[in-house]
Amino acid sequence: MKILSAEYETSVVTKKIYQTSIPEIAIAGRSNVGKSSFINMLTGRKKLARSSSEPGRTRMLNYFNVNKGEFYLVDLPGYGYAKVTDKEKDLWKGIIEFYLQESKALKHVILLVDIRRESSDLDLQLADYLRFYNIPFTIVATKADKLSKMNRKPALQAIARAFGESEKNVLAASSLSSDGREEILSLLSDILPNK
Ligand SMILES: Nc1nc2c(ncn2[C@@H]2O[C@H](COP(=O)(O)OP(=O)(O)OP(=O)(O)O)[C@@H](O)[C@H]2O)c(=O)[nH]1
Ligand SMILES: [Mg+2]
Repeated sequence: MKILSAEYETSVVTKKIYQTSIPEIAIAGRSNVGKSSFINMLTGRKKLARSSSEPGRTRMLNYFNVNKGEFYLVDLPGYGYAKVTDKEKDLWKGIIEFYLQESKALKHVILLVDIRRESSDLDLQLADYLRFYNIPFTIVATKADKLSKMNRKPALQAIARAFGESEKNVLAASSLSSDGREEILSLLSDILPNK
């Protein structure tokens, strides 16, 4: 898989879904885990998805059109941000769950977790939710640059154990160094229908 172009297409704020027949790969994870940066790293476009050191930046579902209609990368709002009201938390959860259930073109979810952190209940809940609805997903442990290469493997093993997933379903990535990019592109090739 080669990403030749990537463009912002649209944002969805409410429970209104953007339904097209173009396959979708959604990027989910806690607020500030690095979802927007991950999209930028993957597409090679530094400023495509807005990343920020201030958590809770992405409040909508943002659709990025890759290779002029080959697939969408969908940047989901982050969950678990402490500084918002319960009402707002429920709203975001509702938007994410609605999207996951209703999107007809969703092919796969990339669940981003921080390689240095213990997985949170919300991450584990999302994984349960995806299993329940039979939505295939891969866990990507990002910010791998924060660990030495030697320490990455045990961190990935611990994440796999916490989620009850096999180790092959947990990949390491870094949006700073682009480590893991090739592996993820090859995962996307396997997921997406051949053209
Ligand atoms: N060292 C390092 N920092 C990263 C990496 N990915 C993201 N960051 C930093 O983490 C912070 C959050 O990144 P974002 O990409 O905005 O995170 P997000 O998940 O989109 O956040 P929300 O939209 O708020 O949910 C920023 O300061 C990034 O520079 C990475 O791979 N390595
Ligand atoms: Mg974001």
